[in-house]
Amino acid sequence: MKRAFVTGITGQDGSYLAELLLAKGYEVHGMIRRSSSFNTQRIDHLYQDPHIMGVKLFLHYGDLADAVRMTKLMYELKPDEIYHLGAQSHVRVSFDIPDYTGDVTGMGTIRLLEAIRESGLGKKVRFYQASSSELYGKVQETPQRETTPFYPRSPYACAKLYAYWATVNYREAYNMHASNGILFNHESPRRGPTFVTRKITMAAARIKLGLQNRLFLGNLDAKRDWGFAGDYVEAMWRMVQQDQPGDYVIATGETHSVREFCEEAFGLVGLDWKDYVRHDARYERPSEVDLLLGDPSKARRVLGWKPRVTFKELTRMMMEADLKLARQELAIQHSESIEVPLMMTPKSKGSQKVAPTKKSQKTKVK
Ligand code: NAP
Ligand code: F7E
Repeated sequence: MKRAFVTGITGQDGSYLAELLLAKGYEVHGMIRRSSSFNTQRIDHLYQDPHIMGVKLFLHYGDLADAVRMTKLMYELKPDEIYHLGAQSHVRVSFDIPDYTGDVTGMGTIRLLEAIRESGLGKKVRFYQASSSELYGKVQETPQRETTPFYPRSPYACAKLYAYWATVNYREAYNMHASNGILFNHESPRRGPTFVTRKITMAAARIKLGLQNRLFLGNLDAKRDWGFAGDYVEAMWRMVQQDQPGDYVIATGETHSVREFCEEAFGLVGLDWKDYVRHDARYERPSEVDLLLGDPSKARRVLGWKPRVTFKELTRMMMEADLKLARQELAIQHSESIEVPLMMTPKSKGSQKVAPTKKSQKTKVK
């Protein structure tokens, strides 16, 4: 049985990749950050009590800022394949926290690569680096392919540039099986709510159900090559299975503006986006990436990979999921307005007396 180690397993891609690897019979070990609130929602459906026989998914505390912990994990787990997806992945936020982004997204990669070498796995393990179309930034040619020069436009992209070249360097210097997937934007119902597609589908659904009345966005002219995350994790796995490591563009070969995404998403619920979307400069970036369009022909030729979900199908999938969530939110609001008496006898032994509320002796159920 193959053993995989995944950083960023609690993220959008990590959750789809964990599903894929478990379905292929892998034993999967994910590194998670300690958090004061739950951060495993995306993988809760995969997680089983480790005391049960035959469990295949294991979670370990760790952090990309902690080289010692990652080295220890490498010694202990000795994985066959490593999928490095962990990062501070928000481009706009990287302008606010450039130092942290450089440390985690850039240096975090070198820490992990060194942990692999330090633990003697360098020659054996296969390593995947989550590189990004943000590397192309101020694009030097369209469509962008593996040979297109990079021109990063954000602290995030600069950090990813470092991680990209570190991966190439460890491949060349130490003969590691290390590959870069240069992935263009990929989305899903599990996309973080502050990325533009999810922000739009969540808002359109909530506006439709009367839970919200406005959506504030930044630059509507930006164009992105949007695919489905479930398709893209398949490409990651295929890269790692190749005899030779390499770098691959993963994209759909289609581009759409943020405005078009709004039109499509709001249109699916019978609304005109122009009635609800307002501009807020806070969501603009100091330097923007105007246009991304990938040429995935190398991936098609060498990996036999192609995207399955179209732009329209992706938008529909996200809208349907967010409508379901909005309906649940509405149902909770309704149930909160129903008053139910608290089942407690004030005078019973050992119980505390309940102070009566101003309205009545009833209390709300949350
Ligand atoms: P995501 O949803 O933001 O997930 C990021 C993951 O990294 C989360 O599991 C997060 O943990 C973890 N993480 C953040 N800081 C960490 C730290 N200091 N130590 C350990 N783990 C940390 O990102 P995604 O969309 O799944 O993307 C996966 C990777 O692909 C990222 O590296 C991203 O930069 C890259 N990428 C994404 C796209 C895209 O369109 N989605 C395109 C190209 C490249 P918490 O859950 O605890 O926050
Ligand atoms: O922005 C514009 C914004 O934040 C897309 C990450 O996964 O993909 C992602 O980075 C576009 C930009 O994604 C809002 O200016 C307008 O032009 O959804 P996004 P991103 O920056 O492309 C790449 C490939 C990664 O590697 C990253 O990790 O939409 N936009 N108004 C907005 N964006 C956001 N977030 N919020 C707005 O209100």
